[in-house]
Parts: sequence; C-alpha cells; structure tokens
Amino acid sequence: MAILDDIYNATFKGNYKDIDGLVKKAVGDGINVHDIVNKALSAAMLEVGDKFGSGELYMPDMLLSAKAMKEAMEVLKPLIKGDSVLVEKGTVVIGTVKGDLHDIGKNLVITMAEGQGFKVIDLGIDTDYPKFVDAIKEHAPQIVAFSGLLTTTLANIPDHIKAIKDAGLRNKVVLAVGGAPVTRDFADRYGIEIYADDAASAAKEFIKVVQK
Ligand code: B1M
Repeated sequence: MAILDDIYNATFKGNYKDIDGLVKKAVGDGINVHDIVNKALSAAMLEVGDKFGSGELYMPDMLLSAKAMKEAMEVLKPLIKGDSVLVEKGTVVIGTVKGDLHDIGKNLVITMAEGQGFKVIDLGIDTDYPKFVDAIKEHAPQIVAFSGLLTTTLANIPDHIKAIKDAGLRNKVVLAVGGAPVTRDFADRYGIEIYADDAASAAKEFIKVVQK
C-alpha cells in the first residue's frame, strides 16, 4: 500500500516533520493501526538498525528515525487505546534496564498494555535497581517488566532481580522481559516468567496473568 510505503520511507529517512501528516492520512484512509505500527514504523526501525549495524547509517540517522517513530506514535496512541476490549484491570511496572537508554519499544509495550486496560507505571530509561523495588512497594503491581535493547546491559537483569528478591518482593510479582536481543532462553535462565518478542504479545501475556 502506497501510504504504508510512504510512512516506512519517512521513518527510515528520519523525516519526522512529514510523519504526522502521513500517519493521519493513513488513519483517515482506514488503514489498520497495527499495520501502520508493524508494517511501516517498526519495520523501518529494524532496517535502520541493520544499516547502523553494517556502518551504512550513523547515530544522528538513528536519532532522527527514532524521533519520527515517536511523532507517529503520538498520533496512534489514542487510537490503540480505543481499539481494544477492556479486560480486568491490573498494574504493570515497566522500565528500560540500567545502563540502557532505548525507550521506543518500551513505550510501545506501554501503549499496548494501556490499550488492554492496564495501569502502567513507567520508570523510564536507565532504571536503577531501587526504582523497581520502590515502585513495587508503592504500586503493588502484578507484573514487573524489563525492556532491554543492549546485549551489554542485559547483564544487569540478574541484579535487578536480586534487588527485588532481597527486598522480599519476588513472590509478589510476575516478571516479564523483552527487547530485540532477548530470547525465551534468556528469560528461562533467570526464572523470568514472561518473555514477549513484541508489544502486542506482551500485552496478551499480561492479560493471562490477571485472568489466572
Ligand atoms: Co541503539 N542500538 N544504540 N539507539 N538502536 C540498537 C539496539 C542496535 C541493535 C543497533 C545495531 O547495532 N544494529 C545496537 C545494540 C547491539 C546489541 O547490543 N545487541 C545499538 C547500539 C549499539 C547503540 C549504542 C551503544 C550506539 C553507540 O552509542 N555506539 C547506543 C546505546 C546508548 C545506551 O542505551 N546506553 C545507542 C543509542 C541509540 C539511540 C539513542 C540513537 C536510539 C534510541 C532512541 C530511543 O529509544 N529513544 C537508538 C535506536 C533507535 C536503535 C535502533 C535502530 C532501533 C531501536 C528501536 O527503537 N526499535 C536499534 C536497532 C534494532 O533494534 N534493530 C538499536 C523499534 C522498536 C519498536 O523495537 O525496541 O526492539 P524494540 O521493541 C520491540 C520488541 O523488542 C519488544 O516490543 C517492541 C515491538 O513491539 N519489546 C518488549 C521491547 N521491550 C519490551 C519489553 C517487554 C516485552 C517486549 O516486556 C515484557
């Protein structure tokens, strides 16, 4: 579809000034919101990552693409919130792991979870261990989710879990993890109950927890 190609290209090229109009046009044309996210926005970000990895793109390019994706999500967020059937509410605490500044995927998980009726406490990026502990004490969530995009800082996840265990809170929450380099094996290794490879499946897994 031409408009999805346009959104893909604008995101890939970091044309953040054009993206608002393009996304609004796609919505106006009746294009499914999930197709806009998955087939255009997320797909473009994947290609940006590949090209960055192979040295064809540089950090400023990535930043511009990230800005374009954020602008697009501002338009889509209210629609994603409105398109799901509200299920029994629960609370999710989520943060990007210590040392990691990526937040686009985490924000997508938040949008999808909120769309399913969850209250989401966003601890932001580069989340220090005590922040999760404090948030569990304050908000009594059913689920604590870690987002991690860097192989190096995924190594901090055991320390995140240790801090929660040391505070005597491990059996009060279900842990969840996701992010490009994360795998089911990784989650299993650290006894993390939920692994989700995209935002929509994360929200589905959260629903299973509160329905139990
Ligand atoms: Co960075 N970066 N980056 N970056 N960046 C990656 C992750 C990288 C794969 C690019 C590459 O080399 N090919 C690479 C990591 C390599 C590795 O460790 N495996 C990388 C690197 C190396 C770096 C720096 C170290 C670069 C440098 O400085 N030399 C640096 C690190 C800074 C730091 O964090 N300390 C850095 C910086 C940046 C920017 C700031 C420029 C920017 C981030 C802006 C922002 O987030 N606000 C950026 C970006 C944009 C990327 C890429 C291009 C795109 C990430 C993204 O937003 N994807 C990325 C390439 C890639 O991932 N292929 C890359 C779109 C997003 C929707 O997908 O985040 O995967 P994602 O989220 C998905 C799923 O993973 C899942 O749901 C989402 C989709 O539905 N998910 C969860 C995510 N969190 C979840 C939590 C859950 C469940 C599912 O909980 C249950």
